[in-house]
Amino acid sequence: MSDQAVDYHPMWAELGLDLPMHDALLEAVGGMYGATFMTQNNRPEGTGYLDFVMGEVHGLRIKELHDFRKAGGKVVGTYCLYVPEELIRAAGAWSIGICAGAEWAYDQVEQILPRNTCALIKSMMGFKLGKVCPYLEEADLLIGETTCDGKKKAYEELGKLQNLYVMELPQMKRAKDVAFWRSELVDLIAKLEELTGNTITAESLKASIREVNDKRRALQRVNAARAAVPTPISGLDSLLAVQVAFYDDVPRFTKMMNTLADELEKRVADGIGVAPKGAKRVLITGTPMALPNWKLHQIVETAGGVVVGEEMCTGSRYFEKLVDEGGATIEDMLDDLAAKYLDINCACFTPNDGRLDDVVRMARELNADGVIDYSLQFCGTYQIESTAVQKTVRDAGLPVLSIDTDYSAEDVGQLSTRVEAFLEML
Ligand code: BJ8
Repeated sequence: MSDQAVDYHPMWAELGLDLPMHDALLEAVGGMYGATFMTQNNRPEGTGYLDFVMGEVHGLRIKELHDFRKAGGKVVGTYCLYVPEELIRAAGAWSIGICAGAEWAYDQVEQILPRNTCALIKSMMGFKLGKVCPYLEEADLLIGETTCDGKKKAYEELGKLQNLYVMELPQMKRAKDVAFWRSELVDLIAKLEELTGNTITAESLKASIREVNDKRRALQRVNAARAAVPTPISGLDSLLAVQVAFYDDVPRFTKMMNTLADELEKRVADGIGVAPKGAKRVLITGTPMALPNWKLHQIVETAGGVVVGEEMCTGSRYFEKLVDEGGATIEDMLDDLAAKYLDINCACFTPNDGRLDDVVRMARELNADGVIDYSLQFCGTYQIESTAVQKTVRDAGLPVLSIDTDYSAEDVGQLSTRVEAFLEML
């Protein structure tokens, strides 16, 4: 999507991408990125790194993966927060969160999946069927998980096209569920060791726990700065940082986010903000916003509001909780990983009260004036949970707006009107 000096077409051809379609995708995403991000005022300098990695999203980063694999490395693609990056890295492989945030090849997707499937799942299949995602094609193994029914069944179809392994995720969080999830982690270790030919040792696992925690700590710093009034960074840039965290090189990304956090903390000390004075502050909760889904943030921030937090998998659920670093043996560390990962609050779980608590706590910590509850259409779990989210937020004395949407631009006008009215009311 940048005007790259290097021609990556030979690499993309080697990966079997549909080159004309892929060019069209990069052009579309590049145009969207320019219109969404480069038109913002007073961005922190540290966001230049995000511009750079986005400019090279299918270029330099793919080249890194390509070279890594040519040297014998393995790349593992994941679709959900419950799959521990620590285990993948401890086996010497690289973990890439596969994004699924744009409408693509829906005509082909709808020959396999019902039309009324959520946009995230359709996009996941569309990128594969349309042959436009180099991350997918670089993945030696994809890891799916039994979260919602749609994903679970779509993995059966995706598995016919690519090497895919599914982890069974419990739907409750009792002690026996944690024990079961731990046993799934043990099975995953065997799978990863078979893939890579490497053995996960206590040393490699301890190092990867530390490394991934460092990435989370850097994102915690960036996001803590958003509590300041005025907030020093836009919601769009903060969301982008988490989206990039899923696929960027871990130590490099951590370093750059700490640099960004230094700048944000200085901005806070100097009272420098990005949004106009008095801009209404919004917390968004709901389904994840995979790259390049920036739709709702753009609507809110174009309407003069500012997003100060995301209670979602591309937000706080990704970085808020750390894995305990005290474990000395693999057995201890597996306990710690199982406990941490099963503590993520996804609507696929029942009950999921932790999410309700998080929404209210975050709204208070981040000085939000209101909450937007965001669901992708046809996502039953989040749509049903929306009732409880709205009631909890109202009971806490905060206004809430509920939005159901997809990845298309068709409802942008209508959503903008609703968001503007909501911001005015705050
Ligand atoms: S931990 S939120 S990443 S499952 S939007 S595909 S739930 S129908 S994405 Fe998710 Fe893991 Fe949970 Fe997070 Fe299904 Fe809903 Fe679609 Fe969803």
